[in-house]
Amino acid sequence: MRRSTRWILGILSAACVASGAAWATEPEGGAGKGQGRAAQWLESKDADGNGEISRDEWMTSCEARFDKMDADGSGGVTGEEMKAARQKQRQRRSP
Ligand SMILES: [Ca+2]
Repeated sequence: MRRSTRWILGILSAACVASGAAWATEPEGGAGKGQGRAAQWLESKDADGNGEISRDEWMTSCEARFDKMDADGSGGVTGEEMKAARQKQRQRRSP
């Protein structure tokens, strides 16, 4: 595995962890604009609906995120693809 690929995979792994940490730090019951986001996030990752996210469900979610970023389907994510994915995410979040 090339050094740049390992570096990118490290960032992607951190992004998956960060997305989970974001909901975990949300105040009880949510707050303002973010109200209910934690519950929605959990529900979106809990594929079997048992109320918890298994390792497989977590990894499936991370792999889906990776596949979305890999715009050309090459099996790798370039810096440009990551940048484009980030811009798309920002556009979705902006009012
Ligand atoms: Ca589950």
